[in-house]
Amino acid sequence: MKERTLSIIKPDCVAAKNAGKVIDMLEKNGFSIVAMKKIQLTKKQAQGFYIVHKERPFYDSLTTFMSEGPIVVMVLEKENAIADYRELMGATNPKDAKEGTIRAIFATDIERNAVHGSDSKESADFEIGYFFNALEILQ
Ligand code: FUP
Repeated sequence: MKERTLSIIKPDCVAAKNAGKVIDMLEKNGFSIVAMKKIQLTKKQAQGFYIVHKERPFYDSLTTFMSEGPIVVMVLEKENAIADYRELMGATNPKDAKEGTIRAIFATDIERNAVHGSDSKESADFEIGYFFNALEILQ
């Protein structure tokens, strides 16, 4: 069955003008773009998105980074999209990311790590709803 996941091209990757290359990798790996927009989050909006991490030591720094510049947010669709996109992104820390993954190619460090992807069906539902309304993802 087709599945949807939320992808974010983070401020570091957009600022480096690598968004197009990431989108190309997504399409070459079989993902369809259901919806897409470029926006800049406020600190509060970044905090709301990463609410599950609110007790973590990196929460403040992470949400400052996520609001420092524009991001590209996409709903992606494919069979097994959630797990397959996690695989294509690579490990959170680019030092551990497999060769050829998005983070191995474009990430700087564990915080400025180029992209985000939902880690479960529950997160995907929350994250897609955080950025897109029902009409925008109706297909
Ligand atoms: P991931 O799902 O791979 O994005 O990783 P996590 O959900 O564990 O972490 C979310 C984001 O928090 C990461 F993308 C980057 C940031 N982070 C840090 O800045 N420092 C850490 O030690 C762990 C995560």
